[in-house]
Amino acid sequence: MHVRHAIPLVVALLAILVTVLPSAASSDTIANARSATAMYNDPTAALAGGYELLTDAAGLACIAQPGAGAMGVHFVKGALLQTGTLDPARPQALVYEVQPDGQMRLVALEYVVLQATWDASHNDPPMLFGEKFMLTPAGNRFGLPAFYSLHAWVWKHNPTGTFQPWNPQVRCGDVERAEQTVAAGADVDAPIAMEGM
Ligand SMILES: [Cu+2]
Repeated sequence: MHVRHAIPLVVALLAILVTVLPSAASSDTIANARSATAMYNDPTAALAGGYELLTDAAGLACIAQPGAGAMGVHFVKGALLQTGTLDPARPQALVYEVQPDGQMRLVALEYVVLQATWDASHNDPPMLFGEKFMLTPAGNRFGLPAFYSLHAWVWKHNPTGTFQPWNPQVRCGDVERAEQTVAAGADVDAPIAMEGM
């Protein structure tokens, strides 16, 4: 009796697997990038995994562009930048937004490769998720040689587009404000208007 019921169940499961497997075979998907980086929602896991806080030439950690929005705070893994390879599951940078209570929340992934490294062995600029990387020339705020980068806002919605560098709903002002508020022991009123994804 149990066996007779089990056979249709197995057939049904096989049908599901056959449907799911072809799409799962491609690793170049946002879903895979998201599941591969879920552990980094805890920033201490990022530090333990070799990611380090990045500041720009002015010593700023939270990267913003007045009028366009912000990226947030970047943690970069130098070893992954050195490899010059791109893997959706292993982004060169993790981008966090500092919350009003001072906690850091993972919001985006950033894939980075130096232009000289990439161009030495490729004829075309890099692509991931079907998206072209943007080129940042030398003389940039990070003091890096020319580099290609692609942001993927897989952990927080970006209303201007999943792969746009700036998110108008990320703010940097919260860093100081959070510190002051926490120091004063006052209640925090959350200024975040929208929580995506
Ligand atoms: Cu960025």
